[in-house]
Amino acid sequence: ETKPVSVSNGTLPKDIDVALIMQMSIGTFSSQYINGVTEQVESFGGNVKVYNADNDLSKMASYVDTATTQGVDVILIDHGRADALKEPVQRALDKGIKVVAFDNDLTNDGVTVIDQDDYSLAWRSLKALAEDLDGEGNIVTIWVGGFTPMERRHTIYDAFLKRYPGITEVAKFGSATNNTALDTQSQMEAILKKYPEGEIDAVFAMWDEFAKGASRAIKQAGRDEIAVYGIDLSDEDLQLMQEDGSPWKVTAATDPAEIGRIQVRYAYQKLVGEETPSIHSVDPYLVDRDVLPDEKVTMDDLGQYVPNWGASDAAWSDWMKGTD
Ligand code: SR1
Repeated sequence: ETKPVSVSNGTLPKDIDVALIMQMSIGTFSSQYINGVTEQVESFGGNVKVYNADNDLSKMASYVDTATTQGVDVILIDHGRADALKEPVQRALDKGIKVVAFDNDLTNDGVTVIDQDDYSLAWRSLKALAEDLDGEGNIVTIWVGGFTPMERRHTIYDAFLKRYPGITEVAKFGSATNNTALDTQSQMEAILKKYPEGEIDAVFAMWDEFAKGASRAIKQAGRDEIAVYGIDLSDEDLQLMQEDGSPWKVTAATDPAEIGRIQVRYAYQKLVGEETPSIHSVDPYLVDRDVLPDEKVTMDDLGQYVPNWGASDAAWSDWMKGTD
């Protein structure tokens, strides 16, 4: 049963209806992110309805209008691009709906946009790769354009190639499909046939779905000279990194569930009239397989092995902690 919450700056007037509008919902990052959103909204007594636009930006824009017409209290946006969303988002804001976005380039006044500091994510993983190769080697890069986080990661990738002229990209591919990990695995198998032993030293995979596919292909081909450097982390990814002989050595990541929880907390701060920033970059961490124990770990245990990993103190108000 939901109770209205009285807080110092206002009152949550009723059960809060939250629309979570996602450009796509692919893989374990998305599912753990949805869990974080749902868990945090339910802890405040609200309801979440998830809309998955299946990678169709005009469908995503019309979901924003649908949620606005239905009069939800909060719209949370995951991915998408400003060119498709800024007008429907403005219509929502004009109706008084609170909007918090993740992983896009929206700049409408009143919207808080969260990201994972993609420059830092990419640099941490790439720096580990460069140091492990001692600045020299051939790499395969897996990337897809058109998504704000991917474009930002690629900005750093371009800088990386300039910084380490001894590292050469021999192949680059990637696409976001309903079976991204499986499709990546097939494409990586073809690359491994084209570049026999000794011609590839490492793979840089800018999404965990890419890292999963590449790691499975490399392991099945017995190409244990190739290491994978990734971005993102989930329970499934941790299991894969911890498998015997896993090529997936390093990943740079935030906790996707915590991203979802932060996004919700900002929305609730807006609902009660608290001040919120326009942007918030969540700090990522580097996770090297070598710091993990022999026994299996989950995202919840990771703080024991990766200093500072875990729940963030971002966007907490005293009333949320029950200390108001
Ligand atoms: C296609 S975009 C995929 C990325 O979105 C989130 O930012 C995750 O980090 C994932 O890598």
